[in-house]
Amino acid sequence: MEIKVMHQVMEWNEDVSDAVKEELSRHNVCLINVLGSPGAGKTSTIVSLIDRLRERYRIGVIEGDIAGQIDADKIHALGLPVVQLDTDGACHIEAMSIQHILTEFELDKLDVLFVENIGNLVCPAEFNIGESFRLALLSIPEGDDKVEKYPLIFATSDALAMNKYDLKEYFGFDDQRVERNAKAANPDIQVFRVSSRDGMGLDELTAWVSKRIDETIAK
Ligand SMILES: Nc1nc2c(ncn2[C@@H]2O[C@H](COP(=O)(O)OP(=O)(O)OP(=O)(O)O)[C@@H](O)[C@H]2O)c(=O)[nH]1
Ligand SMILES: [Mg+2]
Repeated sequence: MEIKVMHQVMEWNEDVSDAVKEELSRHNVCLINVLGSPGAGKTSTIVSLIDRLRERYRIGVIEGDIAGQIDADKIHALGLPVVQLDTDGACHIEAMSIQHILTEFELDKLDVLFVENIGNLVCPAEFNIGESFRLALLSIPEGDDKVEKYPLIFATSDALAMNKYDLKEYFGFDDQRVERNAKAANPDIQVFRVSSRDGMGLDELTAWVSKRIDETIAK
């Protein structure tokens, strides 16, 4: 009985997700769903990508958080349109919230909308939010076994960025293990090694993100 109810909720989320996709496509906006654990570096990486992409694209951000608006304040300080989505304790964002929030943006004045999902390797993976693509972050201090323990998020993401690569030597982190398991879960996943602290790998990640944006908004 419980499983049946969950299935219905998911189907309904899928319908709304498709509607969000259509709305974004009408306005030629690429939505990037950024996923990862609390503190993996989602906000830092989004800020780094914004620095490198803002000359070329008009960017907005939706900051998902269980409480507070610390991350939204950081984006606001960059002078970009940002909306805070407070989930009141829920561990993921649903498509209906995005559908509602889209009305707060002037979509014809945007090319890219980043969504920072709730810090969590589990539930956000289960809910499509109308994204054009998913970028998952795994930071070095979390450990190199996380793809095996939380496969869905990596199986459903288009790219994986191993962040905090500047800390690799302190954690005995086996990046090959992560890459091997990520590709076993998802043969098409693009894997990057980055540091939002010292900038390592961010040009490569930016080039890939930019290519995906161009493919989306050219359609
Ligand atoms: N050493 C190092 N620290 C980093 C890097 N990226 C982020 N940090 C630090 O890690 C901490 C968490 O980064 P955030 O960007 O806030 O992480 P987040 O995933 O947005 O966190 P939540 O929104 O709370 O889930 C901050 O203190 C960052 O300065 C990195 O590449 N290397
Ligand atoms: Mg954050």
